[in-house]
Amino acid sequence: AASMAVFRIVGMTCSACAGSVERAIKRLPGIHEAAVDALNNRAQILFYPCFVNEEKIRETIEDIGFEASLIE
Ligand code: 9UX
Repeated sequence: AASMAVFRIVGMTCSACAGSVERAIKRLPGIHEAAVDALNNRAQILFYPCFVNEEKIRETIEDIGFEASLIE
């Protein structure tokens, strides 16, 4: 079954930022859906915990230059 994670992401200045974060997350294995909202600095992700976890997702967001923290 899929799990859900919500991150707060700092540094997304425009909606194109949200697009690059969303693409980076979707390239990971085990991602079912990713929705990134630049206006609210939030990302909601559905993922399969056998393949990927919250920390891997967080690192992926940070690797492209944004600060991410898990909020739920
Ligand atoms: Mo918008 Mo974001 O011009 O890295 S794409 S600020």
